[in-house]
Amino acid sequence: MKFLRSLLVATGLAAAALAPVAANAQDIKPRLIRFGYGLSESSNQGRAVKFFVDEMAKRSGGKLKVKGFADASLGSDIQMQNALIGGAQEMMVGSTATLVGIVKDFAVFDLPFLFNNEQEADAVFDGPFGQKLAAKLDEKGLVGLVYWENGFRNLTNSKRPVTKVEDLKGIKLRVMQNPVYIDMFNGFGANAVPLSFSELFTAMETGTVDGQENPVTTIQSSKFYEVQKYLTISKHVYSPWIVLASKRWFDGLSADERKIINEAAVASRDFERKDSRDASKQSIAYLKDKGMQINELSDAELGRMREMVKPAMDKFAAEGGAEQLKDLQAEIAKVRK
Ligand code: TK8
Repeated sequence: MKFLRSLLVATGLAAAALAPVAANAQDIKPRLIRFGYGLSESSNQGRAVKFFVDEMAKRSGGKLKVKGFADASLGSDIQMQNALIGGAQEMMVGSTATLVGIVKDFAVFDLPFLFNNEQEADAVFDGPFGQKLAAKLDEKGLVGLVYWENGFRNLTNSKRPVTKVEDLKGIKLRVMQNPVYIDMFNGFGANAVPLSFSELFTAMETGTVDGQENPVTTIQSSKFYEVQKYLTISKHVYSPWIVLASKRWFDGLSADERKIINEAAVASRDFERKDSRDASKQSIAYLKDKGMQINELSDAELGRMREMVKPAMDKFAAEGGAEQLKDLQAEIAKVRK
């Protein structure tokens, strides 16, 4: 008995001595990290935030506590970006498209029909091009940690099936607050209405807008099928999310803390992309089941759309984006080989 007890004490001590050693030897302070995002807790975005929360706890011996705030409860993408810059919030994930007011060059990712598939996108975002763009956030008070997948964007609306571009005529279509999107959809003949994502559901419900465009995972998790009848698989833009930290806050952390955040962010990226891709495979059947009428666009029609967006592409190039676009296209060509 005595032996057993001392054995228990000894193993207990050994375990206690071993387990926290890794975290203790490092310079980590107990911290609460507010992490805001726009989608629901049950979305692909929410699942990946949860993964990041757990990963941070694991890697810091429970000291770095991340709290996720879903449904834009800390504000829209743009409001959160500003809160990070001011140091009032620590972290967020959101669309790169809404960052163009801070770093204009991000607009290059909003141009349509650039990527053929997710693998090309991963290589470009994780490679030198994506990293160079993310680094431009530094001097603006933001740290761009990793890119997550939002996904290929598709059109929904409450008016009619869109099988050809002309069907968009007169449709009030919500777009992200971004000039490339506004030009693109006005070019297709729709009436582009820039709105934050957090206002979108109500805008569709009340008829302020007739439609919107987002990946199928978001159409599912945000329950857009409740207010949208028609879904057109157009895949017009591949859209990334970017995980951001407040630079003011991040610079005050120890090297160990920053390392944990960087590594947990990379782990969350790999989790999120796989999870989103798995989920998106189920989404079409789910949305059909919810009563959405779904159609694809013919190659000929997609070809016409490519022609019709040329003026928007030219405008982007003429307004200082030419170099960016050339570099990005070169990078994609490299990846394709
Ligand atoms: C969520 C948004 C969303 C984006 C949009 O906050 O606004 O349509 O696709 O994912 O960032």
